[in-house]
Amino acid sequence: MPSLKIEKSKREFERAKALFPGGVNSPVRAFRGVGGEPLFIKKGERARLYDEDGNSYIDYVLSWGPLLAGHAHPKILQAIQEAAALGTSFGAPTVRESALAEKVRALVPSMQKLRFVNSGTEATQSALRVARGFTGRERIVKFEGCFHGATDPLLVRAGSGVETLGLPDSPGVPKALAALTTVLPYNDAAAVSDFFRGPQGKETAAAIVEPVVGNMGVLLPRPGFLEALREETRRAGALFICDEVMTGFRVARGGAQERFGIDPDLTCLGKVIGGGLPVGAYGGRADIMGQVAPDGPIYQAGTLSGNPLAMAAGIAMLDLVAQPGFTEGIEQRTEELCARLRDALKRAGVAAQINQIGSMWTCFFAGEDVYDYPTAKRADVARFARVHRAMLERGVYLPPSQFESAFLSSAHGREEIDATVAAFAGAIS
Ligand code: KE4
Repeated sequence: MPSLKIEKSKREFERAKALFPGGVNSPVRAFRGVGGEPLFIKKGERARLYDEDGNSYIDYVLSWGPLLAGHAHPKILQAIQEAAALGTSFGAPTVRESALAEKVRALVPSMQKLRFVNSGTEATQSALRVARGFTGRERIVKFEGCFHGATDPLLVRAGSGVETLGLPDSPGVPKALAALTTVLPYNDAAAVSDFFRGPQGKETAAAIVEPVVGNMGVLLPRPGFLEALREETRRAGALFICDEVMTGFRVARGGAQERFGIDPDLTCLGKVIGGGLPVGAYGGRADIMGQVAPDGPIYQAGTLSGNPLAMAAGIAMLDLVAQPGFTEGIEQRTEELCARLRDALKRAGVAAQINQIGSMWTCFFAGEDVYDYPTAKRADVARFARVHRAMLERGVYLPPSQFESAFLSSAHGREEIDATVAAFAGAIS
């Protein structure tokens, strides 16, 4: 970016490339989706990031979702500092784990019993194993374009034609395992009914879905889709797993399941629940979770699960979420931002769709409604990359991929919205 002074980031990226694949510890951070090189971040404060060269940006990535209260929220930092003074990990039960679990259950009542893990991936892979163990069935269903973390059974893409047999979406995923995953089109209620009423429905342990998709960019569930999924899985004796790692506490205080009134058998959480520290969780019906070791035979474990610092951060985070008006305020600000961005696009005569719900949004450079994998894939990613670069030069840090959700936090105020709208008008011109 000619107008950005990023010498230190460039030097640090050369250093990192000798240490990590692609110079990063998670692929999407490498900016491959938009070109250019990643910025090395020195600190975050409220709604802003500061890179190693002293540039500052209004942050819409927010660590890919966790930072619902913005960077370095005083209450979260204080909670972590107090917990750290008492030790960092015990590998034994602590009061904080129960305290956080009770707060999760108050917000997501379908999680009658739960288990903390250290990432969203751990949560989804554990939920799948529990579903297979509980039902005694092996097939699982996922939806095209949905991402549930880097776990083998879910790194699967739509297979050939009608049998929708899954094919590995990454080398290293055994074909035999991928073949046990069926991939259906997202937002296609008829495909859900056809599958679950067909011969494989009764062999299916569970269907897992991002109730609102964040990993194709934001896609909203069409009326009837989630309801069909709930109904057809129940009829077929399969479990319905809601992956709310991204939507949890963001699409609504109680997640997408509260907003859309769905009643999943199992839910996966991550991101926000840890307030920026590594926490994931899976849970749901007590009769299902009662099959998890040591109560039951289905094994799942983790050295740092429920560790005190992450629990302390999560407690502080969910106390903020529980405050009346907290999530509603962020959602209103997100709606205002997206309305003003749509005005700018209309004034500039640029064909684009902005999908928004709760504090998640994505601008697709597409001339049609974007509601599933094929329509998302038709978006103009080259134009997204140019706008991403132009926004960066204007001090706004959007997710470096057309197929990721942008987020707001409680720290995004009038000043940040006004500055973002002004930068966007310049960037799309
Ligand atoms: P983690 O293992 O990254 O904590 O969570 C996996 C996961 C599970 N389910 C959903 C719906 C998710 O969005 C994710 C992770 N999201 C990605 C970005 N869309 C995390 C960013 C990254 O991969 O670096």
